Amino acid sequence: MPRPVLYDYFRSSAAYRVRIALNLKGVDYESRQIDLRDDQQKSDEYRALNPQGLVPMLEIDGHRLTQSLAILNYLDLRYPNQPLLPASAAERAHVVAMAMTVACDIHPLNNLRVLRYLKNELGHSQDEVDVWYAHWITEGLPALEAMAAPEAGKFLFGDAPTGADVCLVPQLYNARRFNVPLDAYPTLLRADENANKLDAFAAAHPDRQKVPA
Ligand SMILES: N[C@@H](CCC(=O)N[C@@H](CS)C(=O)NCC(=O)O)C(=O)O
Repeated sequence: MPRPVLYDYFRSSAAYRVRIALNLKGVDYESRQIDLRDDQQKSDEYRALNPQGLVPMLEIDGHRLTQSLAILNYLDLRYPNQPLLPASAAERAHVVAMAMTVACDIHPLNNLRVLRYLKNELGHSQDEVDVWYAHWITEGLPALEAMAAPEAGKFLFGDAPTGADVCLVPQLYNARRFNVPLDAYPTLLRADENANKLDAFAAAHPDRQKVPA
């Protein structure tokens, strides 16, 4: 089988999730940068592969997979080592709920096309866009903190990383870029710190990726 190809962008939170998961699973892959600053994700060539015009997309085992959570699910079934979800139904639902709090409820409101639309089409200033960004973070993260705290250990659930941490770490990286205070979330910060000590997370960090010229 050819080496998997990740259509990636170094600062994309959703692509960062997939990089972490590939690393946790020990899958060697090629990263192909789609430069979001230049709108390469909207090119006819890329949309022919991924009609949504978003990263990430993963070519693997003859499949073309999109949507980071779907890709995480594929990788977890395909490579059962280092499981991203606990075995029991209730624990699994809890971890998926935490992952979805980030991936479905926080991140979509703050991604590039939404922020650009607020600024370019609706005419909001950069300060207003920053307020929008911080609002959805400060609405989402307290809920995640409260959800995680009772069953967290070193990570959001117990003492091993799960899909919830895979979603958390890129979101906190993103929040820091926008200077959103994070001190009120000790459980999230602990999981983030422990995750970033692991090679799989550290190697997926945006600072360790190729930056498109
Ligand atoms: N729900 C999608 C979200 C993908 C997404 O929003 N990707 C962003 C980067 S993090 C993107 O490609 N943005 C391009 C744009 O906004 O034009 C997933 O989880 O894969």
